[in-house]
Amino acid sequence: RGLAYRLEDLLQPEQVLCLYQPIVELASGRITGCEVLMRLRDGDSILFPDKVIPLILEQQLGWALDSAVSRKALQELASGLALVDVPRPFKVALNFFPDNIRAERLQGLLQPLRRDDLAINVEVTEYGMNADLFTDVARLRSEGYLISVDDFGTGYSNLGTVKRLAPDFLKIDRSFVHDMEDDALRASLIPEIVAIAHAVDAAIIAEGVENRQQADKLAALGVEYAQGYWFGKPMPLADFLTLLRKNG
Ligand code: G
Ligand code: G
Ligand code: NA
Repeated sequence: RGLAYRLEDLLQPEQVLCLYQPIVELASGRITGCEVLMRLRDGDSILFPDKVIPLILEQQLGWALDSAVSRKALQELASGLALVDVPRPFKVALNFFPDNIRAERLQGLLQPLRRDDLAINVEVTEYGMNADLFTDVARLRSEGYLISVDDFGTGYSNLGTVKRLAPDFLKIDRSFVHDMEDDALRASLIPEIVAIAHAVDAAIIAEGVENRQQADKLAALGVEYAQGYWFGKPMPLADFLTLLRKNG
């Protein structure tokens, strides 16, 4: 049977894989959190988001995916993090499709999985911004969830929308970091993004940091956190725990 017909089976908990990518505080070098990125196990092969997400959305399985990933990640981390010395609460960033950023359904899913040593960080993309989103985000924040705006700089958000969302973090899209060396225009936008973030009391997470020069430059520009291959690729829990032990 084709992939489209097997998708629902692939969203069963045994088939859903959660990878963890470290998020590092640049000033201290400490891993203060992670982003959860999903893969699906399909027999002997591993399916990546770019391949399965379009099919998942076509079949309206977006909630089935997001809830399976969140549940699995938070359960795995609950037992794993007890074994390592990390800054607490450890910030766990979860991706959700825009339609799933509804306060009530997210609370229903996440409330039973919350723990004192974890802070759940909900990643919102600029593409998902609409009037309802502001209400839902405000409710989630008042319930103690952290909010990040993902892929910042690539979509439609501006100072006004970001101010209304009042996120805890803005994530600078990796295209800005990548072009920092040889694209003067995009490089010049990083200080502007930093200024926007600080104007609304958000911290910045730079994505796609692949070398020390980028990390140093971003830190000098006032960027507080970074994520990227330089610090660690998305990895299975066991590898992530090993990395946390070394970082501690
Ligand atoms: O890990 P990778 O770079 O292939 O992920 C690509 C994109 O897939 C991520 O940027 C993220 O937006 C999306 N993605 C990964 N995991 C999830 C998930 O659990 N839920 C949703 N909605 N999107 C995800
Ligand atoms: O924002 P989003 O959730 O789309 O970002 C996560 C994606 O970015 C994942 O698919 C991950 O594999 C990818 N990624 C993470 N770090 C790096 C990096 O340093 N360089 C590149 N090119 N991709 C990265
Ligand atoms: Na993301």
